[in-house]
Amino acid sequence: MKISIIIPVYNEVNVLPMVLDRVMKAALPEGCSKEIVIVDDGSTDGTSELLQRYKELVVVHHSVENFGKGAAIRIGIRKATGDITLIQDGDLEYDPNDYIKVLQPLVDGKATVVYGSRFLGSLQGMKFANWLANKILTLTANLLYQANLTDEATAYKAFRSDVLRAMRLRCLRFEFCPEVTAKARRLGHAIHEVPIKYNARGILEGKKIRWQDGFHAMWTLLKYRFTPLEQPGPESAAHVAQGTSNSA
Ligand SMILES: Nc1nc2c(ncn2[C@@H]2O[C@H](COP(=O)(O)OP(=O)(O)O)[C@@H](O)[C@H]2O)c(=O)[nH]1
Ligand SMILES: [Mg+2]
Repeated sequence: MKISIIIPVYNEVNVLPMVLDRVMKAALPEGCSKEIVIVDDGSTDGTSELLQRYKELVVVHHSVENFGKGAAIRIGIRKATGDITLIQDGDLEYDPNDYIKVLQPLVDGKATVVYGSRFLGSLQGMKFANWLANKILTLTANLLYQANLTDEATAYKAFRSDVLRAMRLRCLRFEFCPEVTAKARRLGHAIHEVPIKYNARGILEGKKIRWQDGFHAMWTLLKYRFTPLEQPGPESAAHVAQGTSNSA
């Protein structure tokens, strides 16, 4: 089976070489191969130039303008060719050594959607405000979507690729997480969780998510609970046309 690892990056020049090194070396479940798809979203700190060095090893897409993590992931999904798709942030908060744990239930056909839970695993350095926001979002998702999650907003989310493609995604920024949680549940998928390790970074180390994104996430959970599900269709976002990449 082929695993597509989508990495959205924006101004991550300092940590990206280490992240890519870890991602490239990370072990996968037996019999799996790896495809790495990086979506650079108008970085201005040298990330785009740095990625030139990797273009023989990975698929790279450069957007001209910055649209946000969600828009970047949507581009990544269009480029990915794997049977299974995993989202990997371009920072060191999550540990690629957890890939086997996250992917095995999908490879074995025991799950269609798997989240790596920081709350079932280990958490280091998370600020109280972020901890609280995570708890509130998880509780809200569980109530609205009859789920039993411990970590709705985790970045380690993996999907059978056809399941992900069956969702019409609209996210631009950090509302990718609540949107896929909502749509996976509304399409009838159980979300399987496995414990993972997490080591939080701060704003000074490049963290971009802000408290406003927590409210936006909450709104997104509410909105998709009560609006009709859209059919998947051609992406309408103009940003896709503006990008350049080394793959078709
Ligand atoms: N492509 C793209 N990636 C982004 C953007 N904002 C954040 N990211 C990436 O999304 C990942 C998560 O960002 P981070 O600030 O650590 O938020 P958190 O991990 O969700 O708390 C990192 O790899 C960022 O580089 C964006 O505007 N565009
Ligand atoms: Mg992060």
